[in-house]
Amino acid sequence: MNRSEFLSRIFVITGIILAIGAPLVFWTRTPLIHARMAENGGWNPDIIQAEVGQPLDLKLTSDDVVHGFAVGQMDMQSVDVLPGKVTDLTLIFDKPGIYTFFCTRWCGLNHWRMRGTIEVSGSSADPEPASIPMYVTLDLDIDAPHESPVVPQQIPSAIRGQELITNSPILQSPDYYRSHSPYQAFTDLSHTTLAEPQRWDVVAYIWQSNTTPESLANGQQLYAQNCAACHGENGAGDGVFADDLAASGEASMQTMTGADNMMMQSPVDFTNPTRMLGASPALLQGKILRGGMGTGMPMWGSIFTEEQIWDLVAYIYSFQFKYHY
Ligand code: HEC
Ligand SMILES: [Cu+2]
Repeated sequence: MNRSEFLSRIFVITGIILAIGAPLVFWTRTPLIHARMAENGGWNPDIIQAEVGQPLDLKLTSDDVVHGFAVGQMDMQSVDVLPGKVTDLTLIFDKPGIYTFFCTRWCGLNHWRMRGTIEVSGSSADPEPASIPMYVTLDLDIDAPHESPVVPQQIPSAIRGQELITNSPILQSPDYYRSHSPYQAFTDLSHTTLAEPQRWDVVAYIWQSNTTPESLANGQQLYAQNCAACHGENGAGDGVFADDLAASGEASMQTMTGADNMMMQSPVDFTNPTRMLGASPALLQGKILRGGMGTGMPMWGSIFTEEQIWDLVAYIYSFQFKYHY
C-alpha cells in the first residue's frame, strides 16, 4: 500500500497570534483548546467534531509548558503550543473517521498520554477496508515471553551473510520475514552446511534484504522522537524516563482513568539478543500498534501509519545486526 493511498490529505495553515492580554471573547467563534500536562488534565476539550471537506479552525494554547500538536496517521507538520500564546491551525479532512491528535513535545513522563480525538463525519468517495494486524491473523500472543534459546557470539553481519548465500527462497519474501523471528530463520537454515555463526550472518542478510536505507532512516527519526525517551537513544532501555517510569509511574498512573491493575515495567532493551532475536516483526508490530495495556508501553496504532510502524520495526532490529548500505 503506498503512502499517498494510505494517508488522508491534510491542509495545514498555521500562524501564531500573540495573546497580549486580549480578551479571548474575540475568538468566540472557535473555542480555545487548552493544553496541559496529562496529569493536570491533558487537552481540554479532548473531543472535537469536524466534517469531511469543511475547514476545521483550531486555536490552541498551553496553560503550563510547551506542548506540540499533530494529528495521527496524517502527513502533517506538528505545531508548537506555547504558554500565553495562541496557535491558529486550519485542518481539512478528506475522509471520515476517528482521528487521534497528540502532543509532540516531551513535556513529562506522561507526555504520550496527551491525546484526544477528532470525530470527522461525512462520506468518503473510496472507503478503505480496515486492515487486520498480522499478530491477529497469525494468532500471536504478543505478551508471552519470546526468548531465543541460542544467541550469536558476535553481532551477525549482513556483509558476511551475503557472501555465504545468494539465492534462497526466504531471502526476498516479505511474508517470511514478517512472520518469523531471527531465531526461527536461524533454525530454518540448519539444513544448510553452514556453521552456526555463518547462519546468523545469513539471518542478518535476510533482515537487511527486507528493509531499505530509506525505511531505516525513517524508523530512526521516528524512534528518536517517540521512543528514545524510554527505550534509550541506543536502544538499551535506558532513556531519560526509564527510571522515572518504574518509580513515579505508579503514582502518576493512579490519577488516570482506567489505571487499575497496571503493572509498570522497564522499557525493553532492544540490544538484548535473547529477547530480540526471539521476536518476529509481526510481534513487534503488534506491540507497537496495541501498546502494553498498562505496562507503560504506549499504543501507537492511531498515531503512525502501517508503513511507519514497519519502519520502526526494521530500525529496532538494527540494534542486533550489522548492515551495510
Ligand atoms: C513511556 C515509555 C515508553 C515509550 C515512549 C515507548 N515504549 Fe516501548 N515499551 C515500554 C515498556 C515499559 C515496555 C515493556 C513492557 C511491554 O512490553 O509492554 C515496552 C515494550 C516495547 C516493545 C516490545 C518488545 C518485546 O520484545 O516484547 C516494543 C516493540 C516497543 N516497546 C517499541 C516501542 C516503539 C517503537 C516506541 C516509539 C514509537 C516505544 N516503544 C515507545 C515503554 C515505552
Ligand atoms: Cu505535552
